[in-house]
Amino acid sequence: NHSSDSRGALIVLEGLDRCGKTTQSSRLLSYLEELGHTVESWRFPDRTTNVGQMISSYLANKSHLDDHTIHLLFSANRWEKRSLMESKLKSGTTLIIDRYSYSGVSFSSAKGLDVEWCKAPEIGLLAPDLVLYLEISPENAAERGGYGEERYEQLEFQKKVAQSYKTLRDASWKIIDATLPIEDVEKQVRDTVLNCVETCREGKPLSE
Ligand code: DGP
Ligand code: NA
Ligand code: NA
Repeated sequence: NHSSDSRGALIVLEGLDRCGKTTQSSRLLSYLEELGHTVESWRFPDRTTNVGQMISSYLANKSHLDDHTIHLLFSANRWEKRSLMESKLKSGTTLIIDRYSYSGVSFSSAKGLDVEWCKAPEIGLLAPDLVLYLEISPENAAERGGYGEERYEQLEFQKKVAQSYKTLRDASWKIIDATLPIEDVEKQVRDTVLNCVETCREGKPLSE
């Protein structure tokens, strides 16, 4: 019986800082809402929790933490939302998530941490049904209005992050050309997402 296993889709947007994820998340949210889907837009890090506030302070360079420690805090921040995520998906809500485990692994391994060690705390989190990777060169991203004050927003570091992301691609990924005009990026995103939402509604199992 398909209908009893019907659920929302877990859609993740990934990419370098300034790739346009936030704009595309909000546009995708409106689009799916207009089509009558139940949908929410989330982001990680979720800076509203206690763990999230520690992360936010670290990113603002107001605190200093060992690389392993901050890695585990980012992961903990995803874990503290896991059960809510599962219940939302099972009740039919589609989630659009701005950054997830792939950010966790690519940003920390770009610092030189062992990639398998970086992946370990992500094991058991819910697997995305679709990862939209908004691809842009680090140089191009850096030109977009300049980086802010946050810790990772530096060209040399973003080049390493881009390399790490490349090694993480899997079958759930769809590479989107994020250098195109906003409307063209939006169209690529829409075309990819509809099929994914439908498959989940028809009962594709949730996995970890
Ligand atoms: P954002 O709020 O999307 O701008 O993300 C804040 C910064 O933190 C951004 O440079 C990406 C980075 N980031 C996001 N998730 C993780 C993670 O799990 N681990 C690490 N090390 N960095 C992350
Ligand atoms: Na950022
Ligand atoms: Na961002």
